[in-house]
Amino acid sequence: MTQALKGSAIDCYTAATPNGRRVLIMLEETGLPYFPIWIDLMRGEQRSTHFLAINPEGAIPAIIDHRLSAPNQQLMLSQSAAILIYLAETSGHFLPQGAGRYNVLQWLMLCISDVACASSSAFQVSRIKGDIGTVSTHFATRIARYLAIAERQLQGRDFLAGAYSIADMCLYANTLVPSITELIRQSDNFPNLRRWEMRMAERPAVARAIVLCPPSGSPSTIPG
Ligand SMILES: N[C@@H](CCC(=O)N[C@@H](CS)C(=O)NCC(=O)O)C(=O)O
Repeated sequence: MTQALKGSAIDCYTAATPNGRRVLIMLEETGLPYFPIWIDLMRGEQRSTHFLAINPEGAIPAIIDHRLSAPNQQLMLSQSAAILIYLAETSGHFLPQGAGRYNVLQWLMLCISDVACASSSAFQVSRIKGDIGTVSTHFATRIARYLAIAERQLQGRDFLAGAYSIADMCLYANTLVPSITELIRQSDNFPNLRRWEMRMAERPAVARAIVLCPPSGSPSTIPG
């Protein structure tokens, strides 16, 4: 792990969730100096005064980039896709210039607004007590539909936009959700996604980011 003292690098407020993991993958991939600050979502630390001053939405991930020198230029950013784009632009990696850029952004948006949104909704619905049959099927169908789009895109390609990019990091974090992992591995419909998953898992930076995420409920370092 690249680690620097808090205050001299990028503070990354995160947790072991898809949104938290995709940013950690990017930080590990770029080698940018960062300091992970674990937010215990179960204990509600995302709603602490300290954290709400960083992200008023009270959701991880969020970053503070201390590398910007002027005091009033300290950058605070939330929304995992925005953070991925920011880190790609400041590192110069995983988001090309020119026409290829919009191809990556198109796939990034599919992963964040379609796959991630359906996956998160499916999780929230699964926590509702009572009959959730129709709603649950609705989100499961959407997830399978989006994965089928990614599956077709990966035909003859190693990565979603050709070269490895932030779109792959975004989708991979979602495929680590157990129900999605199971769907990809157990269905005959996703051979390209299975091979892509293996390519992703073999990347040292991806492996480091995944190992780094502690189980939920781990001790937190956030003040107040
Ligand atoms: N669209 C946001 C979603 C952020 C989000 O929902 N984060 C969740 C964890 S994956 C969270 O912090 N939830 C805490 C809460 O809602 O109380 C992103 O992409 O970063």
